[in-house]
Amino acid sequence: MAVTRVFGASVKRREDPRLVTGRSTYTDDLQLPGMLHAQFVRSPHAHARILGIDVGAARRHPGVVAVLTGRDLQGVLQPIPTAWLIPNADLKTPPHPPLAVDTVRYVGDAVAVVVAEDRYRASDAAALVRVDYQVLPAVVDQEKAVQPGAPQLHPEAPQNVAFRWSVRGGDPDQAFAEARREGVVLAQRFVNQRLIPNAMETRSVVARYNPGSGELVVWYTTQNPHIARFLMSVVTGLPEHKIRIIAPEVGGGFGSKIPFYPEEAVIAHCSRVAGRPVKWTEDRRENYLATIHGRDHITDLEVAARRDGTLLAIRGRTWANMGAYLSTAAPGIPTILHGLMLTGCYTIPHIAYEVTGVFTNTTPVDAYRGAGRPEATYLIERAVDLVASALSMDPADIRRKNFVPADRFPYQTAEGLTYDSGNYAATLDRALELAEYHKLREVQKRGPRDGKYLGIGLSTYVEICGLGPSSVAGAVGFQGGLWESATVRLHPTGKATVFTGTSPHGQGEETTFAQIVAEELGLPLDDIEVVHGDTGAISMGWGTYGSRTTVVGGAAIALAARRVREKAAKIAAHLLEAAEADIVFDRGRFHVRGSPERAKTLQEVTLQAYLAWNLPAGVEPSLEASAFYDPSNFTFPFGAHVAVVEVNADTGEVELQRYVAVDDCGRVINPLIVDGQVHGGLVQGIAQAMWEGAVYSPEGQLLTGSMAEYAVPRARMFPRFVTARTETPSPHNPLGVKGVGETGTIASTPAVVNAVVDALRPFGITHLDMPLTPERVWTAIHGKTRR
Ligand code: MCN
Repeated sequence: MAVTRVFGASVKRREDPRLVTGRSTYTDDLQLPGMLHAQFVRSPHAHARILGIDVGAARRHPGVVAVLTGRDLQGVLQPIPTAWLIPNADLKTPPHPPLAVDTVRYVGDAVAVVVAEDRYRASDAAALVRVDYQVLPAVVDQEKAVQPGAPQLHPEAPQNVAFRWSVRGGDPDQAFAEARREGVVLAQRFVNQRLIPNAMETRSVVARYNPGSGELVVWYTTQNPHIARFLMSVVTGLPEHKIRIIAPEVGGGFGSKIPFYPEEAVIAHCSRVAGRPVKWTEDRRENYLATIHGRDHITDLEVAARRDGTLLAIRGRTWANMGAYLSTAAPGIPTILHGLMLTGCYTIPHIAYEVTGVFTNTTPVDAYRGAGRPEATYLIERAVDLVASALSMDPADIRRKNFVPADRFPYQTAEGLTYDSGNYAATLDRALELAEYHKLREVQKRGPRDGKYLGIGLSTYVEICGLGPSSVAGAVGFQGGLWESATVRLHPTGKATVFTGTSPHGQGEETTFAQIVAEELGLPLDDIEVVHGDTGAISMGWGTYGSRTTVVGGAAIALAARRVREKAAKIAAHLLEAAEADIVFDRGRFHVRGSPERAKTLQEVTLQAYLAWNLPAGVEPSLEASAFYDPSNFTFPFGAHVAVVEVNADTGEVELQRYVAVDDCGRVINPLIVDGQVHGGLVQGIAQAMWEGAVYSPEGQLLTGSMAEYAVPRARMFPRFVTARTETPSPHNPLGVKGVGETGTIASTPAVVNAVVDALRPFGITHLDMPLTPERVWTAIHGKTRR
């Protein structure tokens, strides 16, 4: 039976049966004939000079095929490039050699690679590589790293400064002067701690170089195979058309599989050297050291407001810890994706803000779910609560007062962005209603029960997503386009294959993209296959990140499907001997207007398109179409979240009792998947507020180096989430959709912190840094009580 009107239906994810029954193929599942295995030798020191490397014993170890060091790769592989070259920021991109040559700059920096017949022998031989290190002083804290006398990481970056970026809008100095005279000015330091992405699957690479054809095929855990192919070509020198990148099943990424890492180029080179396929798969400890981290900001923020709660200006400075090297997209995260979102969903006309990117002896930092926007939302949402508290206003009222009104869209922000559409008050009203906000405030007024303090936290956010458009990408220094490609191919039997340049790795687009095509062409869902993640099959694409896949990739698919329909309509008109203008398309059938019985199904038309016995003049055989869609603007999803907590003053324990999320991602293709995305995002955002945090020793050792020490949350630590939506379509894309993949992470962190601070108000506490562990909360209460 033809399923139509599937756009908007809660179709179950078609990906899931194979995933939950273990029948999908991840990179590490691949077994190629003659395949070798690689193991990296990594620095145990955060900062050291390499005086010498003795690989003799490793080379002699049974089963070892090759041992390579940084010196062996010099002139063979190019440095690993940074691909987001933000302008006007005095950006320094010191060379990042694929294997360290003279100096190691973080614990986990790779110095050699061993290739052997199996993983165990590779690992045993790696332990035999002797590296003579001269240990150097290290610095892990970004504020200390810019102090005179701090250890220097790169000669190209004096004082370890990677860049200085700023944004200014309106007249912030005048606004602060006014607020000082007649309003309030509040200042607060915020630490947004470093996080470690925990994808289910660690990174993995299988490279097969064919010396006969000169072709390199690389299967690997990437979110953007075409960008990877381009960068692989740049680093290895192999021509792009001889490289094929395949992303098999990728077990999550959360941003950590966007970058092009040294290991990928090194493993490709190893396959070339050995003339055999080579596999490398990170173990979890290695993953914690060698795969990018996220966040890690220290910010001093000031906010200016009138006494009636009108927000006037924000001013501040962030020190963003970039780690030891600038990873692929890293410079754009604390700047473009963070600094341009700081006024949030409010009509704040004045801003002055600086970001200093700092090199330290730590794992490089790059995009982690939300990438810059969670940090920005955290700052503005905490700042709004600080003002509300200082003026004794209800946090809901101050937000309502300052929202960009629904009739002012498109709205130009002080930072220069144009928000597409929104109705912020509607999401807040709905969230307050679902949370029974007013009732909760009444309960709160009655005071603590058994030493437990109730706290209610709000977070109203707007985020930038749907990355394109390409011209803006270019203007902000992103070394790529941000359009998307799609091909919709109908086969002679009327089945369809859809090719997308995006590369979903858990988000469910195999289902939602099929829904788009089913809706556009009236085909049964089961007749549509979605192909992604293979540069050999797909002409070009920019990948999956920044909640862009549906907005940009989905739009491209809709346009391609519409082109297919237009061509099919021409053929149908010819077959039905009617004028094209008289052809009506209705749920998979073309019929002549006024004569529903004079009809051809899309399947019948498709067969004729391939047989080509009787095509109209000038119409080519076959039925497929491509589209390359470049959006005209970003989209800006938004929403209102409410967290309800109870804080035990005796133990410092925080119990998250309720969580309400009302999001607006425009038109929704699949409510079930959108709910799933929001749930996943909430878990990550709440975990940052309450538990997670990467900790380094001052010497640069990662103390949270495994899941035993790093607080990855468990399902039982969360209440049942209440989710709801409003729908404000984006005027910028043919589907009216906005992204949703990151909203939960962006909104939830400040909601929880605001709730805990709200609970602690009776103790005079106005701010606490994350994570809000019992120890931290207890110490804050205890310290305040004793004073
Ligand atoms: N969707 C919808 N209607 C909308 C918007 C989205 O039905 N109006 C659906 C989409 O079609 C898709 C899902 O919701 O099935 C998420 O879509 P989208 O918002 O386009 O986000 P992306 O696919 O671009 O995913 C990227 C985003 C990011 S940036 C991170 S990080 C993240 C995330 O998605 N990483 C994830 N969600 C993840 N989910 C899983 N399982 N694994 C990851 O690594």
